[in-house]
Amino acid sequence: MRLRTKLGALLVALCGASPGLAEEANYGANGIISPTVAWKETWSEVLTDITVIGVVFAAIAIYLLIKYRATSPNAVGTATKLSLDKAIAWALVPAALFMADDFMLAAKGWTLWNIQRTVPANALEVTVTASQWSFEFDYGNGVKDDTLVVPVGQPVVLRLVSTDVIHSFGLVDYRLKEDLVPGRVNHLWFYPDKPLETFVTCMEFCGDGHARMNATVKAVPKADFDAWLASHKKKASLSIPNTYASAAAAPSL
Ligand SMILES: [Cu+2]
Repeated sequence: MRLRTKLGALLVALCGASPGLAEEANYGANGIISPTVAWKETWSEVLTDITVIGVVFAAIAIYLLIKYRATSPNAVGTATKLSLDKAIAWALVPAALFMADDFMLAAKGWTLWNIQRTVPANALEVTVTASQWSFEFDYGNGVKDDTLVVPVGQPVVLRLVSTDVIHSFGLVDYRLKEDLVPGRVNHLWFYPDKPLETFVTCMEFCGDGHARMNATVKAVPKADFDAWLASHKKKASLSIPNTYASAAAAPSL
């Protein structure tokens, strides 16, 4: 499989079908390269490589098996023994070519990692708190909810914390996952480029209720998001306990 991957990627590279991630990834309206798109491009290239090399190797193997098959039960091969130099060359030259493809994929992985770790400046920030067995989303303005609602066309950065054990924030449709670890603040960012209702699921076994630790994630048009945020802000302000509200309203002496 490893050899196949290498040769397949090499063939794709030789055919000129492997431009860099920067050229492949779609740019959003704000010139943003989405980590989701970059992941999909890289993964699709790996699958292409595997497929191409699988077909090429299978075809060559079948051809050789038929061409040099034994024609009688006592047939003996006639190939001459390779010299040491030739044996080494046959091993090293293909290995070097295949390694070139490995390095190319590694370089793409590095680019991808940098894209994923560099949060755009205008990102909407939401704090995600995981606890057995739910996620809570805090928008930092008094709005907290168990559904993650985000506007289409704006990057979103999530600050990930946990109150108890290690959880993992698995945003499947956006091809992203990051752990939530007690005592640390991790981060993850994504770019919702179109309206989508999907889910996040915990991807680290965290106790009895792990399997039901999910939440809805909605990417909605900006106007809908603003309306949603405003209505939740209003609700949050109305839900101040009566004792505080009356104390605040009481005339000062
Ligand atoms: Cu969990």
